[in-house]
Amino acid sequence: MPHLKRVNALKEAAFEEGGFDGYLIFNGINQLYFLGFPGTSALLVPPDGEATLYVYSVNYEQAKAMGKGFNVELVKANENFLAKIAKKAVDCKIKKLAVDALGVQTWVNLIDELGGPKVEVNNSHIESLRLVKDEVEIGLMRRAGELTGEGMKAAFEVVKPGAKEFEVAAQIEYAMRSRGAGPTAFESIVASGQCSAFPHGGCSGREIREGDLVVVDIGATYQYYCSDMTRTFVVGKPSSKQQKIYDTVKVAQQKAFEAAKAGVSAADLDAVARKFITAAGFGQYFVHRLGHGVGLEVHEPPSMSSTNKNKLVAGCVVTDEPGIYVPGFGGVRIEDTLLMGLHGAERLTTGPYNLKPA
Ligand SMILES: [Mn+2]
Repeated sequence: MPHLKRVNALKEAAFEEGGFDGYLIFNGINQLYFLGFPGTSALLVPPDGEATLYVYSVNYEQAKAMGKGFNVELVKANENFLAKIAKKAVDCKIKKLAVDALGVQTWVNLIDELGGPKVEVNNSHIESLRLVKDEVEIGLMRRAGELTGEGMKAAFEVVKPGAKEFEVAAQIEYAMRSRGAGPTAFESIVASGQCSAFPHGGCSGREIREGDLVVVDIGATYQYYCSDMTRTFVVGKPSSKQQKIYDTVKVAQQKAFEAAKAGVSAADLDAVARKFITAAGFGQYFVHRLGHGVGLEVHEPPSMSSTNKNKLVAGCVVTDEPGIYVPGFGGVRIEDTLLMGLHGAERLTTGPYNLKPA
């Protein structure tokens, strides 16, 4: 289902405030944001009238069926795609065209075809729109979060001595997909033993053993929207060092959650978690930023890093995922996806934080 409100919001931002009078969107995820279905090749937003979407014959019937409110143009295999767009841009009397992203050679060719209009690379208006999730997006992300929670429930059941990492991943992914999730938002991480100390520890055929730390980092998608969640388990009785690291990460994650609200900067939130972990003596082992934005992409703005001083706005969705990774020993990460509100944040991923599986 296309999102004409989002197209209108783009026109308001880019045309009325940004000085453009046309917007050409090539990035596939940006197209998905406006259209709600994949498979289109370009989207041209003119100053007046319907936006045009360009689609090859393989996806033409789907685009006609689903692209209500858009002018759907078939691009034939032997046709010059850029020339077709350029002609339309000129016909619409566009004088200053924004293009979101393009390879260098295609850019040169486009400029050649266009002739007159001034062209600028610009993605900031779409980025700002995508940063603040509307009600439809929040609904989908809520569902993606619930489905991810179902996957984590499965992890609680299947993480045990003798289980292989990829068997755990398979059970998690089955639990999510069998309840209506799309493909995973990223490759599931089930990293046990020493591999848990690698933040992107992957998922291998290693058998989980008694006493292992096991980092489980997973994300379902729901209608193209992503979610991101991590829990860490100890199989068997945790050692005092494992328990201490776990408790430190847990409190740091909770502190950042409690400080999270619109108007606080990403850097401030990163500092809340980092200060606590540093005071506990593990600062050197927290080797990544606090988190990242989530939406149609699992990693998108805003970056939740110490260098991002921008204030978070209500309606943005970010992760809160501090970690401690001790090489040769193991690692702990705890992550939830948060929806930022005016007075606080809401967890879109929920589920127990037990260190020990069921
Ligand atoms: Mn993450």
